[in-house]
Amino acid sequence: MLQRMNGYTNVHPMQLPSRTAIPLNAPPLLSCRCFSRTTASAFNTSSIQQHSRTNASDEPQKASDLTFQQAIQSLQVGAKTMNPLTYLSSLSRTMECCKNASESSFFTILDHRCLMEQRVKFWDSSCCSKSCPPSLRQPIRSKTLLAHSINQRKMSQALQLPIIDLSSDDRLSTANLIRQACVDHGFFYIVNHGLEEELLKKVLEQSKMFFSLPVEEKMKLAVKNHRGYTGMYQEKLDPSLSAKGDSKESFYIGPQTENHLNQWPSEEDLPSWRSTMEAYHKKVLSAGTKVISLIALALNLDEDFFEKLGALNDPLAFIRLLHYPEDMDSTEEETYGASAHSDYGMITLLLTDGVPGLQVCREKSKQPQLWEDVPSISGALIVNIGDMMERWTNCLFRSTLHRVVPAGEERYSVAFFLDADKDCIVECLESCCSESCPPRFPPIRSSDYLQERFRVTATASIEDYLL
Ligand SMILES: O=C(O)CCC(=O)C(=O)O
Repeated sequence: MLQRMNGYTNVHPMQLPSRTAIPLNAPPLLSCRCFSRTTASAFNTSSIQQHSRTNASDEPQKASDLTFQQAIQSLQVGAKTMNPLTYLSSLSRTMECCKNASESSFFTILDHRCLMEQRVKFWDSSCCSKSCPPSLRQPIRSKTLLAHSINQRKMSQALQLPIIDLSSDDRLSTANLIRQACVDHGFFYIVNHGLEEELLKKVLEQSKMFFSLPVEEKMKLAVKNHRGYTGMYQEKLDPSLSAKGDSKESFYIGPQTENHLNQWPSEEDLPSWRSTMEAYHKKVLSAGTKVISLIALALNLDEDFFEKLGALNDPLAFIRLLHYPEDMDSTEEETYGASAHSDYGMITLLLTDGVPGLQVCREKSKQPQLWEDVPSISGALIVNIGDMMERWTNCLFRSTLHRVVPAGEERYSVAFFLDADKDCIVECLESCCSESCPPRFPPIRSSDYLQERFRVTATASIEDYLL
C-alpha cells in the first residue's frame, strides 16, 4: 500500500522497468516526449496498480487498497520530489483509484499551488523537431492539464452522428435521415450548407480578434437588448451548480432588421468585423431555414409549414460568438466552459475551431450520466434541436443536454440560434399527439418562453437579455 512505500514512489510507466522500486531522492527520470491529448488521456487509462510497487511485498498496488488518506500522503511526498509532469500523472492516476474521494478535495488538502502554476513545456528539445512539432500549440499550465484529464476521465466515447448533405436532391431521404437523427440524438452534422470555408475561417479569426481586446474595450459593448458582450462567469447555464458561473465569454449579434440594435466594435480597431458578421448571419440564416424545411418534411408536414405558421416571419436569429479560456480556476468546483443545458429555441447551428470540449448526454435522467464527445468535422456545422422544437414535437425530437468541458486549450465557437418569431405560438403538432399520447406542454408564445429561460440562467441583470 502507498503508506508502506517507505521512500519509494511510483513513476511514469514509460520509464519504469517492470517491478522496480525507485528511491524518492532519485533525480527526475522523465525525459518528456512530445505529449499530446492522447498522452494526457493515457494518464487516466493507466492505473496505479500497473506501475506502483511496494518495497515490502514487491506486489503490484491494487487500486482497491488505496484509501483517500493513503493517496494524499503519497501525493504530498510526490509534490515535493517529482517534476510537474510526473507528479501530475500520478495525481491523475491516484484520483482515478480513489473512487470515493471528491476531486475538489485534492485541491483543498494538497499544498501544491506553486507546482500547479508551473507550465508543462517540452523540457527536452530532443523531443521535437521541425518534422515532429509539439502537438499542443502552446505550453499548458499543469492545473489546466489536470482539469482536462479529470474531464477525460468522465468521458467515454465519441458519438457517431449522421452527416446530412443539404445539397442532396433526394429531399425525402434527407428528411428521413434527419428524423432518425432527431429521434436518436437531437444532434447531427450538415455539409454543403452554402457557407464557404473562407467565411467560416474568417468569422473565427475575427471573433478571436475581438476577444483579444482588453476587457475595458469589450465592456464598452456590454450586452444590451440581448446584443453585445457578456463576460466570464456572467451566465450559469446549469443553475444547480455551486460554481460562480461558466468560464466562457461571448458576444451576441441579433437579427438584421431595419432598427436592429446590434453593437459593433469600432471600425478602427476591427475594420472587417461588422461585414464578416453580417455576411455570416445572412448565410447561416439561409442554411438554418433549409434545415427547418427539412425538419417539416421529416415530421410529415409541408416543407413550408413553419413559414406558414409565422415562425420565420421575423425569426429570433442570434449569432453568439464564444470564447472558452484555456485556463480553469481549479479552486472552483465544477467550473465548465458552458455547463449542462439544452438550447431554448428551434435549432442551433454550431461552428467550432476544431478544439474538442463539446459533449452530449442523451439520457438526462439516467444516473450516472453518460457524457459523449461530439467531435468537430472540418467544414461541417453541428446542428441540434432546441426545447421549442421538442415542445412542438411532443418530445419526439430530442432537445439534448450538452456542455463544454475545458479542453486544456483555448477554444472558439460560433453558435447560431434560430428561434421562432416572438409572436409565434408554440403548440404540440397534430402529427405528434394522439389520444394515447396527449400534448405534454400547453401552448406558449415564443418570446414568453425564451424570456423565462434567460431569466433563470443569467447571473447579471435580466433587462440586458430582453429580446
Ligand atoms: O461552444 C460550443 O461548442 C457549444 C455552445 C453551446 O452549447 C451554447 O452556446 O448553447
